[in-house]
Amino acid sequence: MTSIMSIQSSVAYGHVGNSAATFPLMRLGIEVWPVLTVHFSNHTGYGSWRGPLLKSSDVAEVVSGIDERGVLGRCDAVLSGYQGGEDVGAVILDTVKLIKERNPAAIYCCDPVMGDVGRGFFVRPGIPEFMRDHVVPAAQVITPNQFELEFLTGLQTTSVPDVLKAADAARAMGPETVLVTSVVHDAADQDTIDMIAVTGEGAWSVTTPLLPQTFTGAGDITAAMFLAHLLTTGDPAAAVSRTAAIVYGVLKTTVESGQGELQLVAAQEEIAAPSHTFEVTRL
Ligand code: PXL
Repeated sequence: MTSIMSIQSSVAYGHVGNSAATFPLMRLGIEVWPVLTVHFSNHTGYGSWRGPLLKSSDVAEVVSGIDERGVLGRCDAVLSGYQGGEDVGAVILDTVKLIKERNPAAIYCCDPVMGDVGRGFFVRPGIPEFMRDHVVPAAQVITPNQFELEFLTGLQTTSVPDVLKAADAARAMGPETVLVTSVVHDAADQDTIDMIAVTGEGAWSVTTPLLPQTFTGAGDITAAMFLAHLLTTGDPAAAVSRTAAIVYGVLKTTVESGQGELQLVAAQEEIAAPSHTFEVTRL
């Protein structure tokens, strides 16, 4: 059974962070070990929220407790997203190191959550720099959106060649695989959005229709689905195509529901067996 330790935020209402990643991973048949970095009422995009940021020492305690069960050798990957406190990054790095000691084949997938095109940075000061300088270099897979890719590399991306150049610059920082989400470029149709996966073997893109709504948590489910399919297929082209199909299915269901939060439960069949498939183009 594929097992993923997912170190992310949790919200009681709605779906971001672990609350966007856990159920879809389970629906795919993956064993998930959610480790929480915050326990908020709702995501921060509402402008107000309540509930604690977990202390980094509490996050470390939860990981130690799992280690005491003797099971970390069965962990195939660590997935991290929204960090909460600025010192949680160091705990994530220690956890990745420990899991790799217990299972040298384990990989680390970092979703470098820090901001988005319309919203700017939405994490605490210091996190973007720590992510760039310490966390991303320790990851085998990263899943930045275009805004995050530009911050990580210091490169502007307006065309597909720009995105490929920036993804290669990100790969030069350490990760073997870069999935760039929510790519908008100058040669695209206005009503589409791309996802581009870049590895040492090549680059692949998938284009999906742009939906008339913005979604918080879409990046979180995207990272989880890409990691899951990369682990189970070993094929980045298949993983990006399946991920795009699942995310499109979930977002379309959400638009049709008239709700603001991702409709993960209503769209669960789209996670297991997406109704749309999208062609992958080798770049
Ligand atoms: O989707 C990223 C995310 C994760 N976790 C929390 C958030 C957000 C974005 O707003 O608020 C708590």
